[in-house]
Amino acid sequence: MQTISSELRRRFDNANSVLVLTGAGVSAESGVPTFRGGGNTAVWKGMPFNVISSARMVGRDLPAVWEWFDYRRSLLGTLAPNPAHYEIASWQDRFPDFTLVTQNIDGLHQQAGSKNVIELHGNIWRARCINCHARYDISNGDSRRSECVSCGDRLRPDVVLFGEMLPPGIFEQAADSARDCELCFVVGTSGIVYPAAGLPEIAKAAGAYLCEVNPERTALSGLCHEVLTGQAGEILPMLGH
Ligand code: BV8
Repeated sequence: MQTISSELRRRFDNANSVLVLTGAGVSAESGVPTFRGGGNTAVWKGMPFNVISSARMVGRDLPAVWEWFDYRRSLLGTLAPNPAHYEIASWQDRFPDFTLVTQNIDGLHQQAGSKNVIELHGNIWRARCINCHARYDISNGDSRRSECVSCGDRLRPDVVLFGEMLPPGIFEQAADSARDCELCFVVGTSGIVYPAAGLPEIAKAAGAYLCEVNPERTALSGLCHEVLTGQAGEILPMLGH
C-alpha cells in the first residue's frame, strides 16, 4: 500500500498555496473512460480521439463531431464524482490559496463542489456559436439546440479541440498560479497534451514541490519530487485525513 512520506506530510500540513492539475484519470473511478491507459488510445468509429476531437473535423463534418460528444454526454449523464473529486473539493477550504486546473470537460469537479475550476479544455455541457461565440448550457438533457438564437449560425461543442488555442487568458491564469504555488499535485494525467503538460514544469521552475498521483509512470513522473503510485480515489483521501 502506498504511504505518504514525512516530507510530503509536512509540506501538506503547512502549505498556503497549492495547485492541483487533473486529467482523465481522476474521473476513471467514476466510470469515465480515459483516453490512453493500458497502452490503448480511445477510438471513435475508427478515428483516434485526437482526430475526431480536432478543429479540422469541425470544418469537415460537424455532425460527426456532435455525435461523438452527444455519445460522451449520454455516458457522463449517468456518472457521479468519486472520492478523488470530493477530496480535492475539500482542499479549497483547507488551503488559503488553492487552484484547481483541469483538462477534463466532464464537469465532475464542479459536481463535487469545487468552485472557480480552471477548465483548460472547455466543458462538454456547453455549446457555442461558430460565428458569434454565444454560449449555451446543454446540460438539461433535452434535445440539444443546433442554431444560434442571436445570429442563426451553427453551434459546436464548447470544448478546445486539437489544433485550437485555449480560451484567451485561461492558460496564463493557470501559469500564474503555478508560479506562486508551494505544492503542485499532478493527478491522473499522462502529461502528453500541451500546453497543459507544461504547467508542472512552470511550478517546479518556480520552486514548488511536485507530487504525482497515478497508477502508472507518465511523461511527468521524472519531473516530480514524489510519485504516489495508485488510484486517486484511494490515495488523495490519505492526504486529507
Ligand atoms: C494548441 C477536449 C496552439 C476535447 C482535449 C507541443 C508538443 C507537441 C504537440 C503540441 C505541442 N503544442 C501543441 C501541440 C499540439 C497538441 C498536443 O498537445 N498534441 C499531443 C497529442 C502531442 N495540443 C493542442 O492542439 C492544443 N492546442 O496547442 O493550440 C496550437 C494550435 C495549432 C498548432 C500548434 C499549436 C489543444 C489541446 C487540447 C485538446 N483537447 N480535450 C475532448 O475531450 O475530446 S485534450 C484531451 O486529451 C484531454 O482534455 C486531455 O488533455 C488529453 C488526455 O490526456 P489525460 O487527461 O492525461 O488522459 P489520458 O487518458 O492520456 O491519461 C490518463 C492517465 O490517468 C494515465 O496516466 C493513467 O495511468 C491515469 N489513471 C488511470 N486511472 C487512474 C489514473 N490516475 C489516477 N487515478 C486513477 N484511478
